[in-house]
Amino acid sequence: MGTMTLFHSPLSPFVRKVMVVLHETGQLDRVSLQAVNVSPLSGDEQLNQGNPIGKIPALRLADGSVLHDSRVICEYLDLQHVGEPLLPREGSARWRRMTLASQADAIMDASVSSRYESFLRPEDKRWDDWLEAQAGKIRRSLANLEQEHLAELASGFDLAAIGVACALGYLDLRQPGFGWRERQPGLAAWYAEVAKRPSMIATAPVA
Ligand SMILES: N[C@@H](CCC(=O)N[C@@H](CS)C(=O)NCC(=O)O)C(=O)O
Repeated sequence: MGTMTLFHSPLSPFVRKVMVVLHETGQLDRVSLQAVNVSPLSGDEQLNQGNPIGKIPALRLADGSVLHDSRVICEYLDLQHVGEPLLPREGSARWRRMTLASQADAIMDASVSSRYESFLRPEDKRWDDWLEAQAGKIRRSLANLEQEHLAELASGFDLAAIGVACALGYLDLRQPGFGWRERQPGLAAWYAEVAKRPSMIATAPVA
């Protein structure tokens, strides 16, 4: 039984990022999971008390305080272990990696909002142009990863790489026909390798 509690859902890519960090840094036994089922239309009272925005992940610490969102939680956890840091602590590399991590989060944001648009919104109110705009963000981001960040991604499975891997995993889960592997073969090869890591296998979402 861990001293911290993670508000958790197995399909959330943001939650997965935190879970992968816990695996990679050997901190799994410090955290108990509290299952919640949230969407923009249905919240969880206990979660709302800790995170008024009502989103997961949120991490309740031993003193009762709650950390959110996933970036803050991942950075917190990265300061709690003795292994190699998952983000450079200083210098220009820190800002580059954080920006890459933020790009991964943005891919997840676009994928999660597309999911809400196509699944939650009543059919007669759906807006194809808006969905296409989200897909455009994802396509541009993946093309940029392929063209400019492959070497960086391959340099270590840190917070940025973990974010990209979780974003791709979520895209495969929700939009299996997106076709990114044909357009980004280098990224596909990188992902095929990192998907074999025990942390990624243990947290793989099953719809
Ligand atoms: N920026 C947040 C995004 C988290 C997020 O969007 N979580 C989704 C689940 S994948 C959620 O809780 N949705 C409920 C809602 O939008 O109210 C983070 O990095 O943690």
